[in-house]
Amino acid sequence: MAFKCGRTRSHGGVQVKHINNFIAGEMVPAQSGAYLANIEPATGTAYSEVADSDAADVGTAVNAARAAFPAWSQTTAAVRSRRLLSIAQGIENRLEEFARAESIDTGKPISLARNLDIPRAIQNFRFFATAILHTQSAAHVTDGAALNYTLRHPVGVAGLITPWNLPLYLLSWKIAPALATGNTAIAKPSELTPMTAGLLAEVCQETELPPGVLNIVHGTGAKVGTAITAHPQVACISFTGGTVTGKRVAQSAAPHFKKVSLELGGKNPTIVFKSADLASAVPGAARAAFANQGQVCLCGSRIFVQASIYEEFTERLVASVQKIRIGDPLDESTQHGALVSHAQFEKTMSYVQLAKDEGGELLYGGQPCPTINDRCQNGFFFPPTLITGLPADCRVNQEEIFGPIATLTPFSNEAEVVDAANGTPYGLSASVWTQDLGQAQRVSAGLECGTVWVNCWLTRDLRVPFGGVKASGVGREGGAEALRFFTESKNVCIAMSDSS
Ligand code: TXE
Repeated sequence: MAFKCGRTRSHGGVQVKHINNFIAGEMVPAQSGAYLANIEPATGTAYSEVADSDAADVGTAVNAARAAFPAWSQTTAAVRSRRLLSIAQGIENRLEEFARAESIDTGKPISLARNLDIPRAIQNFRFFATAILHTQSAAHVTDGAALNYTLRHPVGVAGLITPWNLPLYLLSWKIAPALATGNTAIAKPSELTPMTAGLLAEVCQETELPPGVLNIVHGTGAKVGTAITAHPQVACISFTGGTVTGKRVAQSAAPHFKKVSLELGGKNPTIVFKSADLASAVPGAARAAFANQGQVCLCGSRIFVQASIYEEFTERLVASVQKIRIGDPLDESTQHGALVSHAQFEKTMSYVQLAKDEGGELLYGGQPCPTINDRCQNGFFFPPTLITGLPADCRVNQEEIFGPIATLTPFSNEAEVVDAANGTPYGLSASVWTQDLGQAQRVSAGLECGTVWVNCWLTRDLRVPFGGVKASGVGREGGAEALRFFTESKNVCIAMSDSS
């Protein structure tokens, strides 16, 4: 029997009225019957409603996850692998529907949803579905006295909390390894972008994922998020979101000694040396700054350019950014869509004003976009914005804006730029553009962050560790790091028999 997450009317090709919870294999409303309006960023109007759940719904979901855990944790890796591969195929079979839903829900261009978000979600499921077929475990022989071997067990019920910028991409990045390693899960998508989680629940039903293995509870952080992080039977928390919220998650989980993974904010430097190939560094810096309207934790929002090429680089960057096509997210030619919410639009506007107050000079953008079209006249559109003339230690260069604002700052030498790049509370990622390999290695070694891209940005291999330091988070996701996070190790030591 094919359940639907509440489809009743068409909107931009997506037919949804209520996005309900997915608990014990069923689509169910919040027990309170309450719903939150789900706003389309491109139009500023509500186009669906999402379950406004609370601790009671989380409790029901935890019970479902606990009930499903014994059987699921004892299935073979091959069975779990097949289940996850079925989910990946189910999403791929509906790729266009998922891409359209993601674009409508987030305001991102449909081409970006189709070419990045949804394919990466499919890849996440396929990557971990196959990774668990090739795991290795350690054994140590203690000089003839004993044999030690290490077992890894799933932790139990995993709490997975995700943000609004890459909804299905980040939700699948947590669900896939959690389930692959034999855990059951409660996932909480952002209340701002619940749509593709609702479609994922449908795919889980259609592919007959055993009830309770994955539960999706929608709602606010204050009611649902806190109930998950504080629930005594939720064994671990994997969180991606803002640094402020990350602190609250850690505080809530600490009394229960839960394992916690925190992927938080960033204020990432893009560093362009005089030897850089500007033909790639200019578009690379523009993409790093403004991909997804600047709403990616990895965005390069501080662009440092060696003084001798500063003028040429700045001119070429402005010319490149001017060509970025701002438009209706559902228009195939759009490269820059709407910000996710009115709050994010206001936050971005406020930082432009702050930049002016701090002495900055606007090079491009900085004003709300002219009306895109009739449909989008009330949408949250803000152009890519470039600002120069700011000191490295001002608020605009220290605080995560998470919108389409990037600053340009000249520098003289490696020591100066590495010091400036490291000079914020964050440490998530960086990109370095240079043709000098020694310089690339020296600067990469000196940067305080979890990922350095050299002559590229956002090139991702799912096997590598992913995460940040300082205020950008705790722990790592990806590859073996994720498999380790969602399991506990146990050493078994067997005395060698002394009978000959
Ligand atoms: O994230 P939040 P938001 C940054 C960015 C953005 C800021 C806030 O600067 O402006 O974070 O964005 C749930 N206990 N990033 O508001 O608040 C919430 O419902 C448990 C960077 O979207 O961190 C949502 O599902 N959960 C980030 C999720 O946490 C709580 C991407 C993220 O919400 C909670 C997005 C609580 N007390 C924003 N409060 C990145 N690193 O990619 C909220 N939540």
